[in-house]
Amino acid sequence: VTCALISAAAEPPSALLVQDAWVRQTPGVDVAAAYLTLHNTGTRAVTIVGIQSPIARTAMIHETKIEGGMSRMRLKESVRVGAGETVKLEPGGLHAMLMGLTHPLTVGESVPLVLKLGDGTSLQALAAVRPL
Ligand SMILES: [Cu+2]
Repeated sequence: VTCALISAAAEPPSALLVQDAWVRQTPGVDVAAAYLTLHNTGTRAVTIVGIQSPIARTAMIHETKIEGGMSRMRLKESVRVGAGETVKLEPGGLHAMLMGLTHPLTVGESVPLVLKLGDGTSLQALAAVRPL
């Protein structure tokens, strides 16, 4: 019983669910965009402050905005998901940018993603590579 209690306390279940994670297939190794849906099942807001992947030298969250008829990407320092809310990273909006890939991504491959949360914990997800 003691062991079960300790293990439950050491690893509280995350209130943030990562759903439908996918990465656009890439011809090269410069850059790939990753998309996913975040759903906060908890009673407190969760903030994502960064993203990493073992297959990318650097990764960050970007926001695409249309400015003066031009589509521009800006670094998004943090993404807040309120209690009970769903936030989508999807084409044309928020996305994760993976840069300096270790290899070209092929369809069917699974790409590990690590979301860094504001409370210092992290959340892992697997993103499926989809065709262009
Ligand atoms: Cu981008």
